[in-house]
Amino acid sequence: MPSIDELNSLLQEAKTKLAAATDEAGLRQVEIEYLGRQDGKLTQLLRGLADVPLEQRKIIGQRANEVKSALMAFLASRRQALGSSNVPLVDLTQPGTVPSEGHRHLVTQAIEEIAEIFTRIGFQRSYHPEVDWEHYAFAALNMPENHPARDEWETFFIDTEPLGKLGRRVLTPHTSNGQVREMEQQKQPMRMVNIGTCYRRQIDVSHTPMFHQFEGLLIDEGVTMSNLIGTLDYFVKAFYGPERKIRVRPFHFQFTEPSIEIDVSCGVCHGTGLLRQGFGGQACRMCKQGWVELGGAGMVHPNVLKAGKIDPKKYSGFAFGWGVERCFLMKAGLEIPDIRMLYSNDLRFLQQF
Ligand code: FA5
Repeated sequence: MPSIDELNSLLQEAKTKLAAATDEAGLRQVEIEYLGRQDGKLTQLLRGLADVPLEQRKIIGQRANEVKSALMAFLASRRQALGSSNVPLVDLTQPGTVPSEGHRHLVTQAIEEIAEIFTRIGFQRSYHPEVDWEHYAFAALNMPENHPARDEWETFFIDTEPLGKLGRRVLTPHTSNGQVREMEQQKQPMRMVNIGTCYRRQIDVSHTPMFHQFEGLLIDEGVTMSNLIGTLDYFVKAFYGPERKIRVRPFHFQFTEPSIEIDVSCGVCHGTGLLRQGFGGQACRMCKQGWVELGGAGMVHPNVLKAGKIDPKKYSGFAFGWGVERCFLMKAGLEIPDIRMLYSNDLRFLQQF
């Protein structure tokens, strides 16, 4: 059973020890010995308070509180006297810790660079849905119902049956869905660049199921194929530098006539078709004999202009749709041998750029 005398002598004993302590470690030891929450001597003494008759308990409890406060005040004054404190000292002369800095993802960096190049020559950035109706993704683009790209194996459909006259909803397999949407909104002449996410059932060294395209669309009076090739040439020189080689091949798209595809000399194998020694000297898997397809382009088909309520007798235009990731991988000096590395989320890879 605790008593007033016991409390007084405990206070005296603790004060003597605190007065004798010469550093923070010594003070801390006495603090734990008397005030420790589990086994401190004062704590232990107070545990016996329950057995004290009620009238005495009040008096002893009050004294216990006074002893505790006195001990803590004395401890604080000793800490001050010894120049120590519970708070760790901060050495202001130490160099600070620099927080690690992140950066934008490589694909975001590429998108910003591409947008900047096209806005320089008057194209306006526009945004269109990434889940869209079959109508905008295919039908309005002159793609008949039996076109292979409308097959379930290539495109991710949301609905199994058409929901109305615009058809089913799809995850856009290309940014060309923005063409007729833009025509419906804008007055002529117009120049848009629509950069968006696309989805296809494909995966290998040069394909990912989710990727990005940038879609250019220019409509005006008297637009020609040479305007198209001049614009693409401007982009390639701005993005890759003036020395890089590109080639233009005739191609077929339902929504452009005539249509072309554009290839760039492969940035992984430097156009040789062979990987360098460090990578095993084997055939480059990214390209076809030194060339990589960047995307398609052509003169907007009159049926597409009509779908966008534009008179094809008055207006003509060109369109192009290229892959952002592919274009980025072909930058000189990157030598990234597999497009999937961009989405592996491996910081050891991403931090190199
Ligand atoms: C198209 O998507 C057409 N809409 C392009 C177009 C627009 C033509 C306007 C004419 C006028 P294509 O399926 O070839 O075309 O894809 C274009 C580019 O997207 C490819 O050259 C490639 O760079 C990129 N691409 C296509 N599929 C993938 C994929 N799975 N992963 C990464 N990039 C891809």
